[in-house]
Amino acid sequence: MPTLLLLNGPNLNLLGTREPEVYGTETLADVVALVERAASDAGFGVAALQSNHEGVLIDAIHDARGTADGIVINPGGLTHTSVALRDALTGVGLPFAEVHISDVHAREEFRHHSFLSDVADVVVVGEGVGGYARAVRELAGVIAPSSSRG
Ligand code: DHK
Repeated sequence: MPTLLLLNGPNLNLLGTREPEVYGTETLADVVALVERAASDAGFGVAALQSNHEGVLIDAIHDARGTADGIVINPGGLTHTSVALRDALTGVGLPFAEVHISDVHAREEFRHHSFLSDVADVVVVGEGVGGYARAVRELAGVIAPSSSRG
């Protein structure tokens, strides 16, 4: 079965209790379950990893070569700082979707720039955790257009 790698970066393990007015009350486990459902509907399996460490995320991206068909990533704060994460994603060449739960463009100015968006196949911003499901559907359409029809 084709597989999507779901990556969540720093502080996303705190979902559910972290600034609920910004990130909502659903937990990371809820996000993983949501992504698994959306992926299954599109004919994909899911491997999920959350890490607070940039290098762990980079290693997972490297390892995805040969084990995953695409990546759904919410890089957390690394979105706005990490050239290395961008280089890992462009380096492996897998299609990927960038997700942000909050509307980063309506928040502090330092959140307006992403090092990933211009090289991402799909970008979903400010749709709450439901944005992960949309990212899965759109990425599935990029990877295997027929599997997302209907
Ligand atoms: C999550 C984070 O942890 C922040 O650092 C980003 C993003 C926004 C989100 O909305 O999912 O700035």
